[in-house]
Amino acid sequence: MHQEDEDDTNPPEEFIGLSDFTSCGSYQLSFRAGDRMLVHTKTSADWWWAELGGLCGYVPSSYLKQGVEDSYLKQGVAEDTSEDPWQDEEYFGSYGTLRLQLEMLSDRARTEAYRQVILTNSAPLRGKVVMDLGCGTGVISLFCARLAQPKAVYAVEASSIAEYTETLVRQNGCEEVVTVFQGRAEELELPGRVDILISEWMGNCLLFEFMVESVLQARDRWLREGGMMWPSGATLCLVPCQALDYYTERMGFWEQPYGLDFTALQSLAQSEFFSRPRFSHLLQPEDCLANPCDVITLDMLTLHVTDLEELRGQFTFVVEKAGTFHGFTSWFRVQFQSLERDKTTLALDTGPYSEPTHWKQTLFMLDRPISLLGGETVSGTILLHRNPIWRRHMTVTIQWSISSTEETGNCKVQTKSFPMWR
Ligand code: GJV
Repeated sequence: MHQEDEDDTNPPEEFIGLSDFTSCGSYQLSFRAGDRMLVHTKTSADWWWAELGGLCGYVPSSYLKQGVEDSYLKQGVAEDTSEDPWQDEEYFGSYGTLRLQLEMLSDRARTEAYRQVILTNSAPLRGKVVMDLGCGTGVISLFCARLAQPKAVYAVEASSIAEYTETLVRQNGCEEVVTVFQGRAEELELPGRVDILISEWMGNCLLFEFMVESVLQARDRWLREGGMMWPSGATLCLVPCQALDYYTERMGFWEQPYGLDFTALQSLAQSEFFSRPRFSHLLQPEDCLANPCDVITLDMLTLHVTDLEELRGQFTFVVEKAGTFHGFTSWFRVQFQSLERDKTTLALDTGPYSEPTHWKQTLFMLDRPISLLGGETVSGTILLHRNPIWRRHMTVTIQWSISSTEETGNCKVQTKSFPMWR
């Protein structure tokens, strides 16, 4: 009997997730692309019973591919997924849509900043060769051609929007100066080096998406000795802040919805809403509890790709006025050094004291709000740790302690890590 049973049972087979799957019922099992799971029973053609990390549930068979054989698996590396660690297909696919291009173009503060840089440098730009990396619809290249007299502008764009960029260049009468290169900057072949590398590469919390790596590689390959990078510098800023509305909406809600006590859901709310940063937060200046601090500064001429793996910064904030410390908010500022000596450096600031941009700010919520008194200090460090597998992602770790003037004891060091997104 027992013997027969064993003969009937097929050994579980190893499968790998092809893309993310989110369960929509208690019998289904969520997984991410690249996850390896054991399929115990092929219940139907579409749904299989599988195990992942000790949990069992149904998974859609079409989301899976056969795992590689055992001996290979034992090497135990997650990198053996068919998924691209840069997720370029998805990344460039989204930039091929007008929705994203419109979002960037209609961001006046952003687009005007680049226009101003070109306008105020129009005289020294004369006769220069410019590369516009990630040109999208070509707006920066067109500003160059229209507002200055460069010798050539190489407009580089990997997404399918580049198919239109060439038409836009022609329709605006700039085809003599601007040449569109459709493809990844990394695979670019140019007639020669450039004098200026201009790019709008900044992501949320400055580095997210890590397009900056493409810019640094292009710099090392195509920028001539003594050439200019625009932006020439970048700064990550941080401030401790109140975020009462957001806190109330996501956490306070459970206290008494419809007169009921739903506080049992608060720990779930904390992990669901506060463990990752909130992009698109608009910080009101009055919610800043201290003067913002520049925590990380990058020099675009000397920064190395390897520096991006781990960037650290420090802060000390003196609390300006009493309030509730809900979290930290970050944003960035980029500088554009002038091509002429002693001329002013222009800047694009995405912070709460400047005109809002499409980046808005990034909010990092604490697990629990803390009351702060004027004069107390919040000091610590911030670490941006690039994901070693998913190259466009990173984890932001903030470590802080609070010390009051009267030493009431609150000075325990706290740490919280925020994946962004993997
Ligand atoms: N090569 C060519 N185009 C690129 C590359 C690359 N390596 N990386 C990004 N782009 N500020 N976070 C393009 C992308 O398709 C998009 O049109 C633009 O650059 C991104 C600009 C805004 N993103 C950002």
